[in-house]
Amino acid sequence: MGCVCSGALSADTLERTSKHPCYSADAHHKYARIHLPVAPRCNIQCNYCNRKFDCVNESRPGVTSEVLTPELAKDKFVWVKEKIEHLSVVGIAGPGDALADWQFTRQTIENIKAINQDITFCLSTNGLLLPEYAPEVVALGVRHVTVTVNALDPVISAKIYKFVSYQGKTYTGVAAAEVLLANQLAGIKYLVEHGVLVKINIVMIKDLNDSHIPAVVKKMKELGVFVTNIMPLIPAPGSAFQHLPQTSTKEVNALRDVCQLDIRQMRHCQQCRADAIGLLHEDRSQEFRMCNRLQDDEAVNKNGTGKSYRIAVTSKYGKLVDQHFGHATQFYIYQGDGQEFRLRETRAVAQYCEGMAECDTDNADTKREKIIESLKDCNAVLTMRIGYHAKEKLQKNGVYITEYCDTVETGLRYTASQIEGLEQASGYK
Ligand code: CLF
Ligand code: SF4
Repeated sequence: MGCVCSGALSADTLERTSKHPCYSADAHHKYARIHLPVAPRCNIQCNYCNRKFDCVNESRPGVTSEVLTPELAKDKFVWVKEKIEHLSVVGIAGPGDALADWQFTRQTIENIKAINQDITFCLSTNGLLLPEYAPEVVALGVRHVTVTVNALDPVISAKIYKFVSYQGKTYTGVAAAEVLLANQLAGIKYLVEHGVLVKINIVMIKDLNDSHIPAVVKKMKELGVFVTNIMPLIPAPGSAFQHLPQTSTKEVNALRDVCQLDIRQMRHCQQCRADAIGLLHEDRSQEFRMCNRLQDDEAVNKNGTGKSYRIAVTSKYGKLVDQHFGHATQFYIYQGDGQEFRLRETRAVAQYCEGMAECDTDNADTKREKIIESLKDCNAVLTMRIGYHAKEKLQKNGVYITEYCDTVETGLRYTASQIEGLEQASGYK
């Protein structure tokens, strides 16, 4: 195991590290982490990533069953903390990039810090925005940051990243690789100099960056990082690398053995989901979906009327009901008593209507069925327009449909009043 200078690290950081399931191999059988999926956007496109593909059985970075607001993330933390005794770490690992949605990431950390000083925060990022935000990360007290660095050679990087979007410009090819690498190196240096334990994730892609990885590890050692985590490529469906072979454990371990001579190697990574919860080898994310929690809360409402409506909304930016049901890639799920509504979650779905040619295919039908199934727990759908088949099936499930074109706020009240009217008139449930 490589030697790590811990001279600059505080006793508090070392103590927290000993209870961090990813940073300490000894801790991962006992201590749990929760990933709070508050950062949906990303500013680069890795060719191995597809965040649109969500499946509850899928376990890999970028996958989540829900995206939470910072307020809801705090609620979820409180809920999970009560149930999992040795929860030691809150990680923000997307489903996009923790720094691309920095205002949400920061707000989430602040919300939780205000109620719990013992929890350790951890961020995972591609590093592009570290030069901007590393000082704030440090000031917030975050001492564990993971940066994914797949290559130093821009010619190799150019094959791994489709584009890099930075300060209003989109870069591709070698130019993209150079912008990304410069920011990663500057950001890692800053973090290390300010007492942060930096972990480097490296995706091992056969015949692409595999023989270059020892050079990456040496450079990371020079920068003073704590540990490197060489991970196998998972060819995600729908990603540009979906047809590449999955790197085998044997191949990854052989490379880790080589790199171990330079720096300590993480060997227990589970390549977890962006909403993973629990011990690393025992994901409990489905048990703790916020929609399960909401069922417990259902009877509770602000005005004490006993009424509670859960309404799924299609909206491009969350303010107006301005999106067709079939074009939605996510639903905003609101809960309220008819007057006051609160955004409880955003629920990602695979868009089923991509134009006339696509709309009647078997593939579109399957996607539509999945969406309808995923909205079964809602009382209503509030949308600009909806197709005949989807409407009919939702109504069969007891889901009321409002087609509407105004603000989300007024649409929610209107929908609740319509349901109430129906209930009074005909006992509709
Ligand atoms: Fe999450 Fe990553 Fe923090 Fe761990 S995961 S942000 S350092 S708390 Fe851990 Fe999961 Fe492997 Fe990541 S097992 S994918 S290394
Ligand atoms: Fe996906 Fe992360 Fe790459 Fe962004 S940085 S494209 S979220 S793997």
